This record gives sequence, C-alpha cells and structure tokens, in this order.
Amino acid sequence: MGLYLLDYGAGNVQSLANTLKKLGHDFQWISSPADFGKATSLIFPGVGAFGSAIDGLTKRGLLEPLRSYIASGRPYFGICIGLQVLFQSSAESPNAVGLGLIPTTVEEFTSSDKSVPHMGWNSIDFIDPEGETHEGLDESSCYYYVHSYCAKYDHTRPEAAQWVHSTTQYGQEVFVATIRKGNVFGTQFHPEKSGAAGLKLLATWLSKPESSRTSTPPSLCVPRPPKAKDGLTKRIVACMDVRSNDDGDLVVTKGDQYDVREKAPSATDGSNPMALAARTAGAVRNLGKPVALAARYYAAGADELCLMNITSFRHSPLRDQPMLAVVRAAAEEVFVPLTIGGGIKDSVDPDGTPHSALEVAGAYFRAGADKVSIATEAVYAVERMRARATDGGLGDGDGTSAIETIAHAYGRQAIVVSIDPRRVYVDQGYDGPYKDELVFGKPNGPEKERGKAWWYQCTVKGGREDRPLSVVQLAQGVEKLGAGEIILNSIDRDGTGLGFDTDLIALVRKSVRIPIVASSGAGRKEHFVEVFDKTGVEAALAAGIFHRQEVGIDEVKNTLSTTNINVRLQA
Ligand code: 1PR
Repeated sequence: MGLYLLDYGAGNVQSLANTLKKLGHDFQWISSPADFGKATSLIFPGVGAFGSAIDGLTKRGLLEPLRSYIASGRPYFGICIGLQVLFQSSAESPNAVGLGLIPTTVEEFTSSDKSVPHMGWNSIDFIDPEGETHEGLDESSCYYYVHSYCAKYDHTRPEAAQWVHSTTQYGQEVFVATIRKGNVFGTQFHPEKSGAAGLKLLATWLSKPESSRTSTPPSLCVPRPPKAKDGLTKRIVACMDVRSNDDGDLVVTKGDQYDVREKAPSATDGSNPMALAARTAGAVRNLGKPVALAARYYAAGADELCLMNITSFRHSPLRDQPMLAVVRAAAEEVFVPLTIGGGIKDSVDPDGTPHSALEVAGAYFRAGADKVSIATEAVYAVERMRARATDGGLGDGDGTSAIETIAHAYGRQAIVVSIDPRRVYVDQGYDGPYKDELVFGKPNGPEKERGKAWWYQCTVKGGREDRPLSVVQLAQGVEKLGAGEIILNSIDRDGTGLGFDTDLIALVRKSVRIPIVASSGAGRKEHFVEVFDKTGVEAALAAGIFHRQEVGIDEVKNTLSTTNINVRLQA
C-alpha cells in the first residue's frame, strides 16, 4: 500500500525519485500489473515521446491496469507525458492511442515565431484565480517546461476545457499547463525540476489526505486570449568542467581557451604569496568540488546546471565510477535541470566489451541527468551524414548515430549538442567553401579583426583537433538528426572574460530553430544583457566568473530584470 511511481521504461525518471526522497516520502516503483492494486497514490513522471510511452506501457502490460487505476478514483498525478497520455492522441505519434480521458488531442507547437522545443521556465495562469486552493501553485512563480507538443486550450469545447486548471502561453499559443478533475491532477511542466516552486507543489499534493485529492470539481470554461508577450524567461546556466587533477581527485576546473593547466607565476602576481601558491605551474586548475559547487549554484538561483566530463574522450564514462558518483550526488542536491556531457559515443573496453553511446547516456540518466550533451561524436555523425548526401547538402541520418538513438529512446528534449568552434581568419575577399557564413571585422573592432573576415570551424576532443566542418553545417546537421538544444561555446572567448562572441551566436541563432545556450567569455553582468539583446538566444552559460565568485547569479538576474529581460527571480 502507499505511493507508487510508474516508469514505462524510458529510465530517466531519477529526478522525481530524488525529489520525493528530499521531501521525505517513501515510494515504490510499479513493476508489474499487480502493483496497481497496492497503490493508494500514483505519480507518472512521463518523459520521452507519446508513442514510446504508450508502447512501453502496452508491452509491459501496464496500460489497461493504469486505466483501471484512474477509473477507481484513487489519486493520480501525471507529469509531462504522464499528463499527455490522458488525451486521445498526439501528433507526435499519430498511430498511438491515448487513454482518451480528456476528449481532445495533443498538437505540435508551431516554430514559425519561436524555438521548439519549448524549453525553460514559464509562468501559469489559473482558469479561476479566485478558486479554492491551487495545490501550492502560484501565478508569481515559474515552472520548468520541456516539450514540443502540447494540448491547446479551447474554451469552446467544454468536455475538454472543464479539465483545465491553468494555462501557459508560449509565443502566441495558449496551452494546458495543469489539469485537475476528480482524482486526476497533471502538469505539463516538471515540478521535480522546478526548484522550490515545484517542490512546494509536490509537497502540497502529497500532504493532503487522499480523500481530498479525489474530489476536485470541473473547471470553468473561460476564454483565454493570448497576451502580447509570453512568460518564458531567459535561462542562466552555470557550467562545471570536471576532470581528475594530478592526485586523481575529481575537481571543477576552468581553462583559458580550453587550457586548464596553471601557467607559470606572472609578473602581476608580484610577491603575493597566495597568488604564487595557487600557481603551481602545469597543475590542473582546481576551482572546487563539483557537488558542493552544484549545490551552491542551485541555492543561488541557477536555472540549469551542466557538468562536463572534459577528459572522458580518453576512457569510457561507464568505467568512470567516480564521475557517475558525482552525478548521482549532484542530482540529489539540485532540483533544476542537470545536463551531463563527455564521452557519449560507441566505445570498446580494453577487454573487448563494446558499449553503445545509448548505454553511456543511459548510465548518466540513471545517475540523475535530465539531459545529456554530446560534442565530439556529434561532429562525426554530421560528417557521416553529409558524406551520404548526393546533392552536397545536409544528407539524412541512418538511425545509428548517438543523437538519433538517444533521441529515439529518451526524446529530443534530452539531447544537447555542445559545439566547440574556433575562428578561422581569412581575407575579406575569401571565396572558399564557407564564404556564405563569413563574419566581417568591423572598422572599430579589435585590431586583429580589422580588414579580416572569419568563419567558425568545428573541433573535436575539446578543441584538440580541427575538422572540415563549419559551425552552421554542424548546427543544422544536429538539428536534423534530432538534437533538442545547442550549447554554443567559443574556444576564442572561453575564459577570457571579454564577453560572448555575439557574431557567432547570432549566426547560429538564425540558422536553426532549436534553443541555443550561449557560452564562453562572460566577464561582467552586462555581457548577459548584451548577448540576449543582440542575439535573442534562449539561455546564457558561464563558468569562470561564477566559480571565482566575481559575479553572482542573482546579480546577473537582477541586472537583466532591470533592463526588462524576463528572468526567474528567487522568491
Ligand atoms: O567531446 O562529447 O566527450 O564532450 C566533451 C565536452 O567537454 C564538450 O562539451 C567540450 O566543450 C568540453 N571540454 C573539453 N575540453 C574542455 C577544456 O576546457 N579543455 N570544456 C572542455 C569546454 C567550455 C565551456 C565553458 C564555457 C564558459 N569548456 O564548458 O564552461 O566556455 O566558460 P567561461 O564562462 O569561463 O568563459 P565530448
């Protein structure tokens, strides 16, 4: 008897388990149809695709028992796909039949006016703001969404609209954020990734006696025309590059243009003993312990965190138990999305055992990652795809690349591609293969750029090797293969504090529709204002200035807020 969680087999549901542990609730997993009989409360934290969820439930013999559980009147809480399966069908998987409790369909967002997936923190609007309790939800809070499909809100269809408890707006589309009727509650957003606001919702729902979670009345059916602007906030991401130091401990490090080793003492260190002691020439720079830093950034209001295993191209992450332990421990401390990258590729152990990229990603997801990030292998996949094209264009995937296999199993939203480009300077009259992507130096720009043009070349293995591929070719290629987001680094700007490379970021922003996280070069809070104003990206990432505590995440957000850039502020 008690609280059960339903996992249809996608596997990246560890976040909810961590959240419930944090809130002090015991639970069990539904592992067979018989378990439904023992559940007195059920949460379905669905991730991935609609069709995979229905297929996974059907194959495990869980679909009909789920239907019967809900019909029995016991409390049900569906998250994301766990909400969408209650509808009749989804454009995502036209052949899959949903539970049909809510008599309408799930549709794809239009990408004509915005990036898709809808990824990030957005607000909610109650259908009846004056209504009784709202399960601990709050119109002044933001919640974390990540999805490409949604149920549009239509008040003229009361049989579906009476389920809707709150809506959200993305671009000009108004869709269902939460549903509530009888024993059923559901959220399109992820409460387990929505920081304190999400924890409050889960705690409130779970703390109510089960009888009071089973009798909520139908909603009003009121019109909800779109407002001039949606509530999606710009995200601030803190990134930790992790590797072993020379003593074998995993540390957060930080490079200058990807060089993470200390330089010899410089003239500016003078006789300062601290500065001199810190500079053991050649040692891996140590900026702290990954789990402690992750906890600090969560508390400081980071919207997302990244842990990049920066030397994992040398060994398979599956053999890297300390790194997996770090991911597990970090995931227990942070309740915002966690991206883990490094070493996601097909590999063979020294004893000849093969491992697929999907297995590596699976290990990261089971450890608590919400998204995985691929760099080197993404470049190779796009090169292979282009080599197959007969028209010199992008080409097509063959279903075997890491991006495709992981997106198929875990959903596009779970795959990030991290790009490590470097500028290649050429004369302004350059007429080579990348001429359509050239950026021209401004007359008042830095001296080395004047009279020059440049294109952005992709690299692999953390910038150690250049490849014959431009950043635009890579970005468009990974979008086609199924990546849900891009982290756009810049080797030229990394660790320099000179500001983001807005030329690079604007170029990629206009080349793809998926969300982009601008990265590398943040040195002052004003740089974040500049990157959002000049490029329209969805998120900005920094490492060094946060690690060295030169600028706080709250300071960045306050500055953005005073310049009318919408951000999630801590309560
Ligand atoms: O190739 O799939 O195994 O992934 C390896 C990952 O590790 C890639 O995402 C790659 O960017 C990263 N990586 C590899 N080597 C390094 C290095 O620094 N030597 N880190 C490295 C790249 C870039 C950002 C950094 C921003 C912001 N670091 O992660 O956080 O540039 O820094 P800043 O705000 O201090 O300027 P694979």
